[in-house]
Amino acid sequence: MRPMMLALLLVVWVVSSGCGDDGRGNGNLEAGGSCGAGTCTGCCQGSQCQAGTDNSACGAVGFPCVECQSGEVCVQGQCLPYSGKCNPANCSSGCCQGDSCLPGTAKDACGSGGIPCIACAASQTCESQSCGCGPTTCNGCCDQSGVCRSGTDIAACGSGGQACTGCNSGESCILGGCTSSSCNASSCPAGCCSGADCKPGTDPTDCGQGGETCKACKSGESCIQGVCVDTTQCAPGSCPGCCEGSQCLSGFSATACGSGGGPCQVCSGKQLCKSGSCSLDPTSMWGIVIEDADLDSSKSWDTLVYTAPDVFVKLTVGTLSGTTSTINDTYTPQWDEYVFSATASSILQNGLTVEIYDDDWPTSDELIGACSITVPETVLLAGAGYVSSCGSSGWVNKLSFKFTN
Ligand SMILES: [Ca+2]
Ligand SMILES: [Ca+2]
Repeated sequence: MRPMMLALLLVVWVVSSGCGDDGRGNGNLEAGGSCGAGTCTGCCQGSQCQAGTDNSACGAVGFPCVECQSGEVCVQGQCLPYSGKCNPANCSSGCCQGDSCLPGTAKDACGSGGIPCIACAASQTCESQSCGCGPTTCNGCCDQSGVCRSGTDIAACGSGGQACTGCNSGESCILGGCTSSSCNASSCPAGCCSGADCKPGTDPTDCGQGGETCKACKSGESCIQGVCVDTTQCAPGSCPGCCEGSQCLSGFSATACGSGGGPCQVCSGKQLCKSGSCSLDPTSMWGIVIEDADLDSSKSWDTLVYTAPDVFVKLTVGTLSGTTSTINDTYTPQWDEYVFSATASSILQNGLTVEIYDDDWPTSDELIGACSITVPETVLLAGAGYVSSCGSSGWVNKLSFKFTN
């Protein structure tokens, strides 16, 4: 069918709205009844439900179909402006925001195939470059409209971005699953019970913990760690989070970390706030500096005029390795030299392996001492440490190192 003919037919069709199925079956045709939000996921052309994806009939969730203007294209039921500089030919892997080709994976700029980017609704997420709901970003469950729900209701129960299910009569929704067991302290340890349902217990309308009955906080109160709190009053005992002056905060933020109504702490750049206390961020990077060494001076290392060694240190942490420069003719070398950076988790797990050598180039270097140094979190956070022996040789009296941010 030629486009002209189709357009003409469409006009006739709109004018004669109310007629039945003409057999063209374009989109989610509903049998009988009027077209509307409850019956049509596309757009309504009179009483006909259309897919809502055509430029000539664009729309969604039962709204009347609209015709997109010149320079617009119908994307997921919306007429969106279209730039000539970004298009499906040169932006096939993402979406177009004006002239720019964006990855199309952001909630506020979602799309693929060079279509105009769309901003997903507040309740939706950008899943595989399409606004909807899914495991990547929805912790609750996805309802039929692609909306992410908390997943804690018997009417919409689920978790992990899976489809919501309605529980049977008599069942409870516990931790995102329909179950015949009731909501109590053992089935809902981290939240609160609202009738049969286990809620997270962090919302002022359903606040609670340990499987107790959810309560609604009073006006002006916040729900902090399952407790209704007047956040303008803060004291140990009354605030489960931490006190910033007279204000009670949740205590879960790196800029205000704490628990039990103690003062809020600001965690350092290398720390995270975990369960109300600052702890080392395992992914933080730390520079390792070899500072100096003190070697036993009774041993002669070289045979010429100078008998003191020419000292360098080889440092290994996990799979990383590096060496300092060589300091010639000394039993007390001072490097103060950055060697490389490693993550906190690697340093804590592997420790520092050091090998101290006398440089005898062009012949083989002589090992003065080698050892593995365990680095506890306290030493890493303190930023410096030393060992008073290294290896069984007895030639090393001290080796100092430090950590830089
Ligand atoms: Ca030597
Ligand atoms: Ca030497």
